Amino acid sequence: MTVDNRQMWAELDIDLKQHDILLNALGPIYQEIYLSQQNRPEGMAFFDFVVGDIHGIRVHELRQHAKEGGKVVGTYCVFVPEELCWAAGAIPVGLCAGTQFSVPVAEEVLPRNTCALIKSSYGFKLGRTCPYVQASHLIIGETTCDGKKKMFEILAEQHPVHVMEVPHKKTALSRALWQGEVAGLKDVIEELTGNRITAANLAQATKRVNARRRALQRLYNLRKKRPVPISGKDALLVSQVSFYDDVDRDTKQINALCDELDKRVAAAEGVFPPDAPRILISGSPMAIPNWKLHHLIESAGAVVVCEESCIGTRNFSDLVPENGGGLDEQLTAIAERYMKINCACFTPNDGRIEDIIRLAREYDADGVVHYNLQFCHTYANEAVRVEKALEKEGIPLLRIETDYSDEDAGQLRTRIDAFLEVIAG
Ligand code: BJ8
Repeated sequence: MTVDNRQMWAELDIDLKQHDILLNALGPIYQEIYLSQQNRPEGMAFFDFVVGDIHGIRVHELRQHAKEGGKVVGTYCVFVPEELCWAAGAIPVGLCAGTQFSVPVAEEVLPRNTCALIKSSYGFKLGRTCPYVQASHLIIGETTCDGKKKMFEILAEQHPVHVMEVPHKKTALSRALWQGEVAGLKDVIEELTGNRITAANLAQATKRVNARRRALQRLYNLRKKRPVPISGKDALLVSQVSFYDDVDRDTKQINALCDELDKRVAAAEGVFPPDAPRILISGSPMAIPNWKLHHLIESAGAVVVCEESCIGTRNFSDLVPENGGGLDEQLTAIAERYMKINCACFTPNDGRIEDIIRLAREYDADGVVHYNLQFCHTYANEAVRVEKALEKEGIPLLRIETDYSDEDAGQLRTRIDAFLEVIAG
């Protein structure tokens, strides 16, 4: 921890005492979950470095950007079109919080029976322990679920917030509403930054964001191989880091990692034995440092080969067309691309069920673990239909509902072991 960092955190009005506790806890957890893995790709060194300095260099970059007149935009959902931020010279950062650390402080205000992701997000603001939140000039919220929607009203008392209305159906009427929201966001970002979003800078931003999506697609395609060349934990980390690192640097590092994984695949070198049970995880997003389920599954001898999740395939599967066109045409293309995301906030949401079945086949998964954050009603209720559909397809399913605490780790371990036995037949 450099003196420089402490001064920056103080300038950001961080609660230094609580923040020290948070960072001091992260090191040993990372050591136990990540650095203890065997035969990791060398390309993971970059991502280890990013986590090791999680509130350091990147925050300095954001601060430098702000000192030069640039803006930082915090987001909580993959529905917020980051292309608009980059186009206007702003830097978007994913704020989604994945730690139990910030939950108790949030529970002093929010109802306890709120999902951990919402409590953790709000707790970071209330407790002043996240420099990314503090460095954001504007936070973009959305109306995906009721808990988030109402949390943003409370958050708005402490921080500038703009909420996008995400419709809950994919009809022509809903699409028109969403296009209006995307056009409205353009105006908001232009006002925030003082910069015009043009056909030229938007086309360029789209290319940059698509390049990272392609790199992530490449990484996930490599996970389809047997033996799998990278652990699920490491791949999850790469997905998580992509939410706040610089888009161009991140793309380069993911591609460098994939070059190495290509060689591993050619040499049939894996991190798990070729016959290790292969698991697809589907459900709520796992924001950094939520590594709980992957760690439990991989400690039990299975390997996570894919995440049907917003910190996973929903974030990169669809590209925005790069055929240019005028500004309106591009905004429409962006709106259409984001409407393809199959979040459980939509009804009906058959596309997600089709995705799970398709991904289970493509990744040669032996079973699916449906991951549901406690008190998330959309994913919990959708799991009923997911279960029926997978049963029909003969794909084994384990439904897990949990939060960020470790209290249920023993119970989950037992259920995962039993599930792996079922898979083994
Ligand atoms: S597009 S999944 S990132 S909303 S887990 S806060 S839904 S109660 S996170 Fe999400 Fe966007 Fe959808 Fe993806 Fe609410 Fe459920 Fe909590 Fe959730």
